[in-house]
Amino acid sequence: MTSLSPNLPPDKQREMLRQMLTIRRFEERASDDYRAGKIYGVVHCYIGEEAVAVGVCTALDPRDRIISTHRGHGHCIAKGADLNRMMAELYGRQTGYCKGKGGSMHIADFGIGMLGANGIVAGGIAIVTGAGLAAQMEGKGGVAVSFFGDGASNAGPFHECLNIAATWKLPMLYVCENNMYAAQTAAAATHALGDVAGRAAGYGIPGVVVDGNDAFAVYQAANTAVARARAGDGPTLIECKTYRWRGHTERAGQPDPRERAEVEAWQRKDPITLLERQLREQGELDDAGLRAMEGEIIGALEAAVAFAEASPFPLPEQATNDVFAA
Ligand SMILES: Cc1ncc(C[n+]2csc(CCOP(=O)(O)OP(=O)(O)O)c2C)c(N)n1
Ligand SMILES: [Mg+2]
Repeated sequence: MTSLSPNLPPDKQREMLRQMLTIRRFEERASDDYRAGKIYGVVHCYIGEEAVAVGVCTALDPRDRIISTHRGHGHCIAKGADLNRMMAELYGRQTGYCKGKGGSMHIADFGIGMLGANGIVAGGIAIVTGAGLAAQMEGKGGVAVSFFGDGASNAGPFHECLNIAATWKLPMLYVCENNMYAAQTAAAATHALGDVAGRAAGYGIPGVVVDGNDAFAVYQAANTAVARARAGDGPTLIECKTYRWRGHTERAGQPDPRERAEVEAWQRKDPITLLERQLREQGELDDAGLRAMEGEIIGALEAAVAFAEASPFPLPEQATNDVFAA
């Protein structure tokens, strides 16, 4: 089952594919470089979930703000973050988004409305609900989007924020990336309700379930929610059913309780293959176009790695600059 093509011009639709491929290739490279000891800290990959970030962000414009999670590369790229500065941050260099001191889980770019990745599960939900209040007070029609996992939907901030956002009719999208696991714990072991979206009813707002591997379906759900938010009608909870292909983090040797057959079944539902097929069926993509797109992406990533490797590490005397606690 694939969604119908959305009412988007062909170049926008190809741009969705380009962003999804960029996320995937960025993370494949980041994973390799992490394992090679060139990237520090922790890296959580979004591979398999690319349609969520790209589908939602395609429905946004520059005045809109988003917040991310510990699994944040996809949201950054979909909102337009600079690959050089992202890669330099992963490499721990001065030219990175956090001057090399934050790493994968702290990339933020206020200039593009990306308020930050966040290592605290559910922490971002409260921050971006504040951005929703700010957008309402600014009165320029901006919306705020919270991306979070199924695990985060069990935490207090989720419930408190949905309640206040619904009550104040904040212009918000709450986008649950339900990949069926919180680290090593299956969702079924932590909540009794099959669909996280069902919780919306408890707060008096719409809750929709969408195929999170279908970028067009995600876009359409987001577009409807954005229109509602811009009209002053309040928030929507969108639950995107998806799956991460890799372990919880890229750290070697961590347990992964998932059955191989389950992982492979989801890999056969690859969101990138699906979008490629949809574009080909519409005559908007051919082999040459895809090869050119892949070539540009690989070139941009090679340049980003070269930029990172050529950049200096922070100096010891800068250790206490730009940090809140040291
Ligand atoms: C407040 C808090 N509790 C626990 C952790 C450890 N932790 C990191 S990621 C994670 C699982 C999050 O699962 P989910 O929200 O479903 O996101 P996913 O990793 O599946 O994208 C946990 C428990 C944390 N970082 N912060
Ligand atoms: Mg999860």
